[in-house]
Amino acid sequence: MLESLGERLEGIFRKLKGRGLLKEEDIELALKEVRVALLEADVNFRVVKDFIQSVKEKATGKEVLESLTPGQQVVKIVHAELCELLGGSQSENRIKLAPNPPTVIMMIGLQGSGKTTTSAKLAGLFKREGRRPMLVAADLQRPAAIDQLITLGGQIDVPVHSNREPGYQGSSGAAALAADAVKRARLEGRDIVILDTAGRLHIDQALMAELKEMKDSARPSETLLVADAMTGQEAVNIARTFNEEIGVEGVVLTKMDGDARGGAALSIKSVTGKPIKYIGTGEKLDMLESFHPERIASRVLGMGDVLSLIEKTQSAYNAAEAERLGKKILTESFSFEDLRDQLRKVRSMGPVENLLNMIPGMKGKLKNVKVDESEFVKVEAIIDSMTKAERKNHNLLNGSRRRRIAIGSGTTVSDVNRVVKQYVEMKKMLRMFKGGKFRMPGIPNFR
Ligand SMILES: Nc1nc2c(ncn2[C@@H]2O[C@H](COP(=O)(O)OP(=O)(O)O)[C@@H](O)[C@H]2O)c(=O)[nH]1
Ligand SMILES: [Mg+2]
Repeated sequence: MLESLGERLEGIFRKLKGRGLLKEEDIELALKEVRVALLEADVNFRVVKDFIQSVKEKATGKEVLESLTPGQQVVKIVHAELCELLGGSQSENRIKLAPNPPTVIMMIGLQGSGKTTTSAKLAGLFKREGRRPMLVAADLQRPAAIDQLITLGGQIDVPVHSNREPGYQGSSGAAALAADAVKRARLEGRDIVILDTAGRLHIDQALMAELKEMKDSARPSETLLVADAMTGQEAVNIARTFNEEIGVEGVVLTKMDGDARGGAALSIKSVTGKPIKYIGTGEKLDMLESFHPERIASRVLGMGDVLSLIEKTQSAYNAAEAERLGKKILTESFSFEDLRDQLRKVRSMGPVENLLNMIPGMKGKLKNVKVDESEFVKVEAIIDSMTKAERKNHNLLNGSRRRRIAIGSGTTVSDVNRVVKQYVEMKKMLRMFKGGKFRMPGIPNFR
């Protein structure tokens, strides 16, 4: 996501940061390059113009030139402006819940933009938060769309209201179906209703009329425009038109995992005035992220996305587990069993490369690095082959025990030696952590 723009900007700022004092020409030149990089990322040209102007005004102020680390100051200004561009404050990016449930959310957009998938993803997200969502198959254009939503609902165990309900007696229109669904949700104590609607290949009046009618009958608290990030500036135009015609509270940008250059993400807020609320990062149902302007800006500028990393880690841990581990670290009783738990957690978080890329300073350095996940499996096998006592106390692991473990796990003695050594190193590091000496390398001290 936005990788190539990030790389370009990192390159530009690396040069800048290497300098001592910055002259106005240096900033001028760097901003020219930033301008080209943004345009190449398909950011709306008017947005780029305002952006550069705003950075220039702030960067060429006297303060900056007298500063000790002017390069860093410029990056800081660009970071702040980028946050602003991506949507500024985060609070407005949340879905506003209706004071009287259910909260109705209407998903609109062109065909193929990802409405049906995103409806199900969103329902999954609410369900994980402990709410009781219901999906509504209000796309009556294509029968396949109803089947698709019923299938997706089944995967996340969320009920789907459709005209396939046994004994369904509602009238035929999508607007009436949506209104019926809201009534049913109220009866069944469902607090979130997500309407999946029909799209067309392009915007037309018939589509707009149908959506308006549904909006009037179902009275959604939020209407979200779903747009495909891969279409770049087209997605921005679509968002603007839908907002003018129907009115939307926010945008979901899908397919951010593709080779979208990022132009849409960087232009939508300033062109439409509506924030991006979520981004879709894959076809799977758990691949929907809340949109955090600040984090994306940091990611683009190569500072790494520490917060996303922490959030990812937290969703794999539960709080109790984290506390248990924290205690272990403090008492230095971190055992092989804990190590094995850790490995399982890391593996459940997805490909290790993705996680590493979020660490500050790592981005871009891992181009050709493939983390060998089979190595994890090996370590687990080795730990599995230890006795309970050995897992608690590595000092027991003499030569013959190591040989036995190697045979038991189908590895070699040198594999076992390596794992033990790594474990000892890790324990040492945890001790440093405890002593407060441990610092993540590469985190800039400004923000
Ligand atoms: N890679 C990727 N594919 C997506 C994403 N969201 C949706 N899709 C795919 O895009 C296609 C169209 O999605 P669908 O939800 O049916 O679009 P709709 O016509 O607007 O309802 C499907 O193949 C989805 O799997 C996403 O965030 N990333
Ligand atoms: Mg659909």
